[in-house]
Amino acid sequence: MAKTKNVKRAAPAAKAKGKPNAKPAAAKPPAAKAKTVAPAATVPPAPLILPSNQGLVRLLEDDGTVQKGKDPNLPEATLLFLYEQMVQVREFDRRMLMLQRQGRIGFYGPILGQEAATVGSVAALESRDWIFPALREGGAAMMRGLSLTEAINQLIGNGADRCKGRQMPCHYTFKEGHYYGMSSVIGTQLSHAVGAAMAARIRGDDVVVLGYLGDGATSANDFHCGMNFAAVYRSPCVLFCQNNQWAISVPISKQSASETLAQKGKAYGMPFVRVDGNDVLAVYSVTKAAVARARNGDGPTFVEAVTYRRLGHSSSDDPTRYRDEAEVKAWEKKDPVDRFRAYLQKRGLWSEAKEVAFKEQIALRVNDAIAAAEKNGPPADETLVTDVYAQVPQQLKDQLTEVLALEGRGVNQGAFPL
Ligand SMILES: Cc1ncc(C[n+]2csc(CCOP(=O)(O)OP(=O)(O)O)c2C)c(N)n1
Ligand SMILES: [Mg+2]
Repeated sequence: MAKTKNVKRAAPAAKAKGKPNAKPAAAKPPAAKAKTVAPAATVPPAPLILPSNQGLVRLLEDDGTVQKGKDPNLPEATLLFLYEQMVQVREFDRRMLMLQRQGRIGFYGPILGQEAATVGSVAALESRDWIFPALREGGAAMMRGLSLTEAINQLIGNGADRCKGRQMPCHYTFKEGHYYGMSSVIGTQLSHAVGAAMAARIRGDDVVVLGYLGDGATSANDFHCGMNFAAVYRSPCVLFCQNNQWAISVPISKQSASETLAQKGKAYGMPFVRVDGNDVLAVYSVTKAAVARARNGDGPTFVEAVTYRRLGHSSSDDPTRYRDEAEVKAWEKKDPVDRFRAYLQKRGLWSEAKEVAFKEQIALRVNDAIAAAEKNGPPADETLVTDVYAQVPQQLKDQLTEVLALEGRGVNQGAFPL
């Protein structure tokens, strides 16, 4: 990460007053030359940080028409990038769930219905910025360049998996893409995200951190810690809550008595905004403005993206046991991909023919990635005991030998001593 003189130092706590309706200041030019992943996009005029109880920020109607005077007029390349990423996330998700059902991977946390919230927010970052995900932001790692094959290696937990098969599926890690590995422990990534952003500022790095959480995580201790530290120390981060209405079987009505989740930002003294999470243009614009504030030294923003988890919490869950299908059907009508495709078609940027060709291309890409990943064998036996101690202690070596003997095997290819 490059050093810069442009970054403001920590403001004393007494000055850290978040004004919910303060207009975000324009971003300073970055000192470090960014390698952007998404095509460069102009920052729209940023009127979008609003107090949440004045409403939901929404630019696209359900039929894809844009509200009068509200089109952020993003460049064509950015619009197509957003759409193509959403379609890729959806197809990848569909196929991975199928692999899980066929017993080819052990677990999967589906994203269906939440594609706009992830893709729109990640696209608003520069590539030098960091992402601290929760369960449903795996698409962000792939947007940052994690190959589909590598992602599937992780889901299988095979020998080519960066985590050496030690993590649950969906816990991708991708340091080069500034994507931090998620923690299963709900909410812990918020303290990490806020702390990493504070560290970046102390080092003088011109970096913003985007930390994700679900609605359920707003009840976790780390949420309160993270929000408080972020606001008091004006950490250059954006905390982005995907309110998908459910935390496994707990509905939002049982999660919080607050009118909105966004307004929790007010209690901590930080600007907050409630955005339609199924409207990729709104998500992108809101996050872009929040990132600009953070980069400018104006502190964190709390974003609540209102969306819906259309499938189970994970491949181990059966949502029909606790929720009404009519609710799911109602949210299907607000589908983020259909809505954005309708917008692109109205603007003449997309067509049926392009849709067919693109979907075919993505399907092939996912097929090839599955085939490549499934060629990899399991992790080496020694990985059961490596990477904890600098020198593997004798008792662990003995245990490994014993375990393998129980399976009627010797230590993998006679690789001991390690
Ligand atoms: C500290 C902690 N408590 C409970 C759990 C069990 N758990 C796993 S996911 C989950 C619900 C998370 O809901 P939410 O934050 O809304 O995210 P979503 O799954 O909807 O994306 C719970 C309670 C956990 N992993 N960690
Ligand atoms: Mg949730």
